[in-house]
Amino acid sequence: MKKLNIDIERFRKSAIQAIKEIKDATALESLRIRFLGRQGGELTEILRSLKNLALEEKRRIGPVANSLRGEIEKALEQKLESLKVQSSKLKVVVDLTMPGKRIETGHLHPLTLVEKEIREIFKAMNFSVVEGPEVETEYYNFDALNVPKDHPAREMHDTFWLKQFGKTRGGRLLLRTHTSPIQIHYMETHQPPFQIVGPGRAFRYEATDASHETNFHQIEALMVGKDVTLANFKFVIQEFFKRLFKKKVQIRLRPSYFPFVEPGLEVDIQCVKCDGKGCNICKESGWLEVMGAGMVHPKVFEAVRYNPKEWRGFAFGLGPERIAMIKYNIPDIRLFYSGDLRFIKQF
Ligand code: YSA
Repeated sequence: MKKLNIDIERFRKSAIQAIKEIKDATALESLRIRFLGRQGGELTEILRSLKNLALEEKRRIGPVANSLRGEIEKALEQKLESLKVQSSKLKVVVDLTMPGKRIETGHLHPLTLVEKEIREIFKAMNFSVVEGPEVETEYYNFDALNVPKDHPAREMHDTFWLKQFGKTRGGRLLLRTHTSPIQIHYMETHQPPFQIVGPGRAFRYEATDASHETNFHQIEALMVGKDVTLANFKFVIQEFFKRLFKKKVQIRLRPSYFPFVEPGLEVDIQCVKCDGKGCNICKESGWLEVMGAGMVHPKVFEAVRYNPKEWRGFAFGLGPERIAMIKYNIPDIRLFYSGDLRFIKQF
């Protein structure tokens, strides 16, 4: 006959301690199963093994083990009661009428918001939205846009040239200095009539100030058809500004020069803050310069194999940073890229 090879007193102490340390009813139930479970409960197994003990041993251990069962059951019951009391007290301190804690969530950047709004306006006016690559060849950024190799107009754009590994068909690689190459990509692969807008990033190696960044955005627009005229252009941008600023906006066209258009224009809008009276936004002039534009140059049509005698088009490029600055009264373009949450959180 065997002896029990377990220290009942030590078992008792550790079981009572384990019950004391329990913090919730689920864990308490697991502990009950661990000690008293019908199948494999630790104390149940001890009690089952009593029958194999020598008579003397059975007489000594039997009553101790049985009373331990009662003791553990009682400790479990008391613990359950005290957990119930604790949780009912807890309910008293939870005030469901207290205002909740606001969870901080991110939101769209002001530039993204403005760009989205501009896209939506043009989409509603039946323009398609297209994109183009940010890394361009010299051909798409300059040559196809009628900027001759040695023309000083190339210097209007201070270019980030990229280190070249091997030759490309379109000459040297660069970060596009404007979104106008989107026009060429689109016309090479589509036939008129159409109207598109092409939003995207542009890059210029130039000193930054309150209205210039090295990395900024532009939105290109191009409409080509059999009898597109400057009158169509004027209507489209007047309608665009009316929808954007939610009021009729006066526009002014000034002659300008871009090699890819003839005639070339600079577009000003009457200051939407002071209605032309003069303020800090328009630098007291009453007008704000917002885009470059013009009628597509015949040489550009030739580059994409359109017949310039058959097709006519207008194009323009505007800076969404400038539009956002006007719309939200932002004094410095560098704020958009500063990562300053005090600025970003205002939108
Ligand atoms: C002109 C005629 C067309 O038929 C089509 C497009 C154009 C626009 C031309 N591609 C262009 O880039 N003209 S631009 O140099 O005068 O820039 C257009 C707009 O981009 C500016 O009015 C300004 O809002 C923005 N821009 C230019 N350089 C910038 C800048 N914004 C921030 N930082 C800079 N460094």
